[in-house]
Amino acid sequence: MLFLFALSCQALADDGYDLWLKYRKVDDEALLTRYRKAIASVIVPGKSGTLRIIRSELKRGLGGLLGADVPFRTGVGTNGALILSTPARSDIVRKLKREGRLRTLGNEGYLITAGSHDIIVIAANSDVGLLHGAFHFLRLLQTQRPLDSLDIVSTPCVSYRLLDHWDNLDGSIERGYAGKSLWKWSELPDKIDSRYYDYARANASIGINGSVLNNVNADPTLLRPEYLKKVAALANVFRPYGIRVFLSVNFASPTSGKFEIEGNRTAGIGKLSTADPADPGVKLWWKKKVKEIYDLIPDFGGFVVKANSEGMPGPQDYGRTHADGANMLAEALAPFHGIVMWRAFVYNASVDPDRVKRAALEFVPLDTLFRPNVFVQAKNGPLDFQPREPVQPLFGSMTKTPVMLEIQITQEYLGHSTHLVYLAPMWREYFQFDLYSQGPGSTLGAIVDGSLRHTHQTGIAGVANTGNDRNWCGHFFGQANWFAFGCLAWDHTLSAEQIADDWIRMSLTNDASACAVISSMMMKSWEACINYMTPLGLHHIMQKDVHYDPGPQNDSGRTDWRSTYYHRADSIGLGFDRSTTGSNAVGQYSEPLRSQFDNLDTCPEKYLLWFHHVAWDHRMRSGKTLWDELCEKYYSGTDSLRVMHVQWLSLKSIIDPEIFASVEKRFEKHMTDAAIWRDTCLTYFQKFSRRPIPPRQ
Ligand code: BDP
Repeated sequence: MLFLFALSCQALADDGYDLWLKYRKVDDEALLTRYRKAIASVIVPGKSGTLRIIRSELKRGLGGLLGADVPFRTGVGTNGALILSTPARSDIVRKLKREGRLRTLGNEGYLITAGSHDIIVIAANSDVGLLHGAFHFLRLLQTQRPLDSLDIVSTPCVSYRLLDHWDNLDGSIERGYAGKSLWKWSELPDKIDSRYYDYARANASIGINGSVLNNVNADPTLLRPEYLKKVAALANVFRPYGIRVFLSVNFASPTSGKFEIEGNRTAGIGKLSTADPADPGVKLWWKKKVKEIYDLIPDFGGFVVKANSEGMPGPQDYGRTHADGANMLAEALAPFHGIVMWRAFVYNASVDPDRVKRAALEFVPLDTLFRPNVFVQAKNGPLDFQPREPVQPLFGSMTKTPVMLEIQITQEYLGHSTHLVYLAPMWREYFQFDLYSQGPGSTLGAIVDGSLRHTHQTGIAGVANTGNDRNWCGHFFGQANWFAFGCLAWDHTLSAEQIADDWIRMSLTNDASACAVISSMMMKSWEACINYMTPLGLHHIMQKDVHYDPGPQNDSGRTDWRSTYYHRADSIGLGFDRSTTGSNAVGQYSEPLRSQFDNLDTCPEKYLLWFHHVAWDHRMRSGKTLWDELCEKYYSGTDSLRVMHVQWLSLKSIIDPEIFASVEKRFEKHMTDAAIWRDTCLTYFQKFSRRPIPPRQ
């Protein structure tokens, strides 16, 4: 009896493994009847690995959502059929092609349209396009949208939509907070973990089309022949899902002997005495290595390189430039259509005393020098994935080189997998940030998606928050960030609310009032986090190394890792003077941004202490002094969190008990730690301001 009870509880409990692909039966009877009528049978003509995946996904999805198996037929359907096809396999889709309806779809897009005789057609130019269309169609049912007069055309806004895994070969993940790496290197290539398929499926469902398997602090061991076979095994799993593999490479790989990487001795691969990009032997070494990779993985995507940054080797070790290094690799990859994503995360202290200026100072002068298959990949902000930053000005200044945007899904500086922080509002703020580099409308979104430059060489990479925790992301709400990343890489104009609403309906509930409550929690979570960590443009005041707790007092070690270097608190005020009379970082932005940021009265207050050293008694727009406003911000952050918590508690009867309990447990620590952030920072800054914390109304 007890055993049966345990079993039924298990059946009820949701451990989060199925992400947003739960396919629970539609709970609105009237809608269910309409859906069943509209999808009386399914036709997916043809044979391919991808088509098999589509059939199995539709069987699973429709079976779950409609609560009954839907028959698959081979012939042209009659009433109530769903047809998925490319033009080669169906008259109906050939006709759509003749009418020009597939012209804009490219290789990955799709069309979902209501045909005659109550037929729904999902059409695409490729099987992968159909797979994306199938997931979109299932999403319509999962979110209980009407199927009448469907006419959806969807194509991705950028070509490369990549998850970057900072996974090490020993299974650890740099800045990973959801367990160990998904890749079981010791078992590969012979044993293929079923989770690899689920990973690929989840990514395909949100349009991600590439996976960089390893840490940017790259271990050359991965280029050894036995490891490349393991990489090839993963590539074989991912391929039918439309996902290609990429690798981070260590620039010094061709050199012989052992490498020391972050204290770990690992086997080197090359036997050369130099990795100088101008050396013919080095060029040849890379050409051979690249050929070896493509022999195993014909659709291999390319390399990510972190060079001359945080101790990683690079071309500057040999007196060469970043362009020299990137071009050497690009030349090796070009015959196979591979790309180089050369990271601009550099901050060499000899370049400029202000860290945030260094990447642009090093890279902008190289703008015309890169080969066509090189992307310069830059983080969204000029510093380092802080809770809020202005956009990296390099995006506006490098007009000749394709620039790839790197954002961080894993919450390195935003509370790891303990804090509930929905990141889509942050990413939307970045995409909408107008750099004015080519006049008004030069938004980061328009730069990254190529519309300003008329190029298709476009991409967005997200540092993954996945690991082998049962629920993939540690915090259940971390799944929303993975989901949102995929959605925005496909279409950065989607609103954060829209994405949250879809995710909630697919992952938690379709109950309208519960959806509204959860969405409201999510939508305020990022601003709350900024406020209790680094309001008004503060940045980089966390403790060293772990990057979780507050550390405004941190004043030791490398200058540009010290908190005091960034906040500059003194008896006069707070903040880093980057105005024209300070470090002149404002000078890296185009007008009118430059003047706007430069002037204390026009600088948006959310960036105030990023660009200015501001007196404690400075009058803010609210009429309060800076000190009082700072206190208000810190307290409003923790207040919002309390409201979010009460909202969560109100959902207890609606949310699956296991998910409810896991989120609730993290909430308790989240609230405690947010209060620690507030109190540590205010107590520390108060030593300088020598003013009381105003009483709260
Ligand atoms: C910093 C991380 C570090 C990464 C580095 C990078 O703390 O672990 O290696 O960025 O992006 O944010 O290269």
